[in-house]
Amino acid sequence: MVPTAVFAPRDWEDKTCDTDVNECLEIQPCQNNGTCTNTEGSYSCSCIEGWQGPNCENDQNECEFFPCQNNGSCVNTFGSYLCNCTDGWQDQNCDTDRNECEKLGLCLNNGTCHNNEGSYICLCSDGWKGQHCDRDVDECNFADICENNGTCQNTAGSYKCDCSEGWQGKHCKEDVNECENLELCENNGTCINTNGSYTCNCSSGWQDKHCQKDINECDMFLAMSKQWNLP
Ligand SMILES: [Ca+2]
Ligand SMILES: [Ca+2]
Ligand SMILES: [Ca+2]
Ligand SMILES: [Ca+2]
Repeated sequence: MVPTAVFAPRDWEDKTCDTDVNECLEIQPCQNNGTCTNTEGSYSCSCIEGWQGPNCENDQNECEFFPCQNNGSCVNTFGSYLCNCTDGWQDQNCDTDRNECEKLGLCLNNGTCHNNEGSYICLCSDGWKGQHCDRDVDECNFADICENNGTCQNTAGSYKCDCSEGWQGKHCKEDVNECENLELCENNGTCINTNGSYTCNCSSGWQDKHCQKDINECDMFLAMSKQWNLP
């Protein structure tokens, strides 16, 4: 008589072969944590996820079912699988948004981070642009940002207007009231402020921009005499 191998399934034992063998106890045939159920004349294995075959001995290729979402790439492994997620997604199947805004300092220069499904955006504060608000806006490229012939100077995150004489303010839009300087028009001249400038109305006997120049009435009289041919 050939001795029965210990790990070979014996479906029936005893002389008349009418007694069932409980393979689940004798040979524990289900591999990889499969659950064994004894049956009359045989047994069955119910496999845990990731395994297949009569004895749960074969790896299941989960990648055939495309488990990785959002363009993640699937790698089959023994008893399981891995997803390599694209940026912005996480978890086993890449189906959970990653909140990038949890990382502080992602948006630079006081930009605010707004999370969204699969990505995020930075809302930049004035003067900055770019995905992470790391690029200066060159405001001097905007036409006439400095008015009244002011000169624009770009700076990191901002800009400066150098105003031409007579104008002031961030954009050189405001008139300088030169008449606030009470000594501007000399010799009792009256100052009249104008947009971007001023004029001095001189009192009699004085002339020039600031009434600083004495009128030589004698010369005037001479000139008039010549014009009218007076003696
Ligand atoms: Ca697998
Ligand atoms: Ca996100
Ligand atoms: Ca700038
Ligand atoms: Ca003025």
